[in-house]
Parts: sequence; structure tokens; C-alpha cells
Amino acid sequence: IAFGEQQEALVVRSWNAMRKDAADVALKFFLRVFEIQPSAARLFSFLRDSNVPLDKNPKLKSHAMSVFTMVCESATQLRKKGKVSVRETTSKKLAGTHLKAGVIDKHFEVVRSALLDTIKHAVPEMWCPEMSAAWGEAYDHLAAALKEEMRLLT
Ligand code: HEM
Ligand code: ISQ
Repeated sequence: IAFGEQQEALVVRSWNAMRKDAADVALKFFLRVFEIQPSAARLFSFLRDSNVPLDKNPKLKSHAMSVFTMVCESATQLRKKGKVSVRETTSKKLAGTHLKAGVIDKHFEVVRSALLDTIKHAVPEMWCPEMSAAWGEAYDHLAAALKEEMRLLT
């Protein structure tokens, strides 16, 4: 399936609608990940080393927002070039961070489901199968690029 202007617009438009509630969206995104895979909470050092409640954790919002922003950038790359190269979206350091934290392929599926569920609940009036497919595809390409970068480090 071609990733064109329509697909990119579905991603960018819904992200723009969600960002006004960024803190809430971020919290729900994390909670959904841990609902699907409770053991994943231990991977995050800023949660492990913290005694404050999740919704008061300062790093939670910025990390979750980075994931959303990067998937959006992935959508733009897909529309422009039909592919996603991790070098232009992320850095080598990001792959190292995930590898060291113990992130495995299964986790990427968990985060994918959590991402789509979060968007569906954040913008229910915009949600449609095409929007789900566009976010899913942008995420899959980004995840593949990040996983490949992680593989090269092992
Ligand atoms: C850290 C993005 C997938 C777990 C990060 C950071 C970003 C990010 C931007 C912050 C890096 C920094 O602070 O320097 C992404 C993207 C993903 C993805 C775009 C998918 C395409 C995953 C998955 C897991 C995961 C599947 C496993 C559940 C973590 C952990 C950290 C991290 C444990 C380190 C947090 C810490 O201890 O400081 N990720 N991530 N990420 N991510 Fe991901
Ligand atoms: C993956 N990496 C960093 C932050 C995240 C926040 C929520 C869900 C997945 C994540």
C-alpha cells in the first residue's frame, strides 16, 4: 500500500489534535503498555528509580511525546521517500539505550498496540480504519529501522 499525502495527513492531523492533552495522552500511553505487559515497567530506569506516582514523573511525558513525534516524522519520511532511515530520525545512541535496557521484539508489538489504543481513545471522533493503518505503518517502519540498528550493535 502506498503511503501518500492522505496517510501522512491522517497521522499529523490526529497528532495535532492530541498534543493539547499531551500529559494525559503520555500517561495513558505508558499505562496501556504496562497493562498489556506489566513486566515492561522494569525496563524504564526513571520509573524503577522513582518513588513518585506515575502521573508526577517528569520524564514520563517527554519520553512518550518523543515516541509520538518520531512516528510522525516516520510518516513524513514514508510520504517523501517511501522508506524510513533511522539515521535521519534517531541516532545510534537510541538503539544502544534500548538494547541495554533489555528491549526485545515482543516489546515492539506491545508498544504498537498501546500506541494505537491510546490514539483511538484520545481522538475517537477522528479514528477510522485508515487512520489506524497509517499510524501502524509509520510505526512499523520506524520500529524496523530501530530494531535493525539494535541488531547491528549486537
Ligand atoms: C527510551 C523512543 C520502542 C523502552 C527511549 C527514548 C526515546 C524512545 C526517544 C529516550 C532516549 C533518551 O532518553 O535518550 C522509542 C521509539 C520506539 C521505542 C520511537 C519505537 C519505534 C520501545 C520499546 C520499548 C522501549 C518497544 C520496550 C517496552 C524504552 C526504555 C527506554 C527508552 C526502557 C530507556 C528509558 C530510561 O531508562 O531512561 N525510547 N522507543 N522503547 N525506551 Fe523506547
Ligand atoms: C518507548 N520508549 C520510550 C518511551 C515510551 C513511552 C511509552 C511507550 C513506549 C515508549
